[in-house]
Amino acid sequence: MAKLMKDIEVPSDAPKEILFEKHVQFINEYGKDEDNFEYGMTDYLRLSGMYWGLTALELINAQPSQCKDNIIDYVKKCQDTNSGGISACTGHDPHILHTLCGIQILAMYDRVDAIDVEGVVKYVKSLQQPDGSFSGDKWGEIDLRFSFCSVMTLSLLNRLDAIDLEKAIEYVEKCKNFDEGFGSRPQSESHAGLIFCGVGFLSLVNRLDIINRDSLAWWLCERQLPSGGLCGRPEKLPDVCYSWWVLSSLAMLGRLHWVDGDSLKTFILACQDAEIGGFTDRPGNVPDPFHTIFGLAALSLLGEKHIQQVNPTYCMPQSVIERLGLKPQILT
Ligand code: GRG
Ligand code: ZN
Repeated sequence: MAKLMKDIEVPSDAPKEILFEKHVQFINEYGKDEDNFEYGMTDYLRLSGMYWGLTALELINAQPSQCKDNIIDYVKKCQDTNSGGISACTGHDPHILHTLCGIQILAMYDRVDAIDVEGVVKYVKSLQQPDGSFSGDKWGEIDLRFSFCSVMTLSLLNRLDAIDLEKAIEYVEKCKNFDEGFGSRPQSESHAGLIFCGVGFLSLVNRLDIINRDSLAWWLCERQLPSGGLCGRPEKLPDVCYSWWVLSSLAMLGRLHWVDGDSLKTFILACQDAEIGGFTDRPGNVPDPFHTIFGLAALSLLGEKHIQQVNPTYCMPQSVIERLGLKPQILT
């Protein structure tokens, strides 16, 4: 007898509608209290948290409680005047993950002019290695995530010409496995989060032809479990964030319809916290801004009509991507 796969059961009393007002409240309250223990423990996520929360609010047509000028000012304060990179919060070292989040926030508010753009371009350029890969910061960790974040940052600034793009593509191709999935480095196990980075990178540089799309789409749709939720690799539990990593990859590959949207929606809705708002990874757990943006963005890809259309490559509102004149490759 085949071994049963890991899964959860969706509780019958779990939410079945989108709790819009609760989510606005949750995001605007999150991390407001600077004396809070959690606030102090999450400073390394400050700018990412801002990108997750602000994008989530934008997608549900709500306003942040913080004034936009303060937000822009904060990103500005996180830019390191020497390297040009942006850090997670003031006083930290710059990193490509936070540089991208800073640029995404500024691009969303049409304010990239507020920082030293040439400094950011110089920083991204400094991270590229001779084999085409990118390190995350000056300390040298290499990961496919950093190739994706570097290229997305430059694409939002219209400065893809600043790096050796051919070498960058060559390296990403080396991270592709026999199953058409991507791992964090060459020879690393395929993982849905890294597949999003690989597919997203190739969508940004218009080279999705490198992927055998149906083989990869098959691997991706096999991540759907009987509960409707998606997991990140075989034999793992479902988690709301994979609704984004898997679904957005399928959307870029033109195979979104290969998952069962109705049962996935039921799973995502069941991951809302009915009391304080926000989304959790699995029903009954504690909500956070990371799972909240990816829950809402996945519902947008599923065609939820009260959520703004999200772009599957940038995870930003489609209206922003169009205003910037960006055209990532999306297969039909
Ligand atoms: C969203 C535009 C945009 C950019 C982000 C940093 C990045 C670019 C993407 C990260 C993709 C990634 C690696 C996501 C996976 C996150 C996650 C849930 C990791 C845990 O992995 P496992 O396999 O955990 O250890 P599970 O719980 O699935 O077993
Ligand atoms: Zn998760």
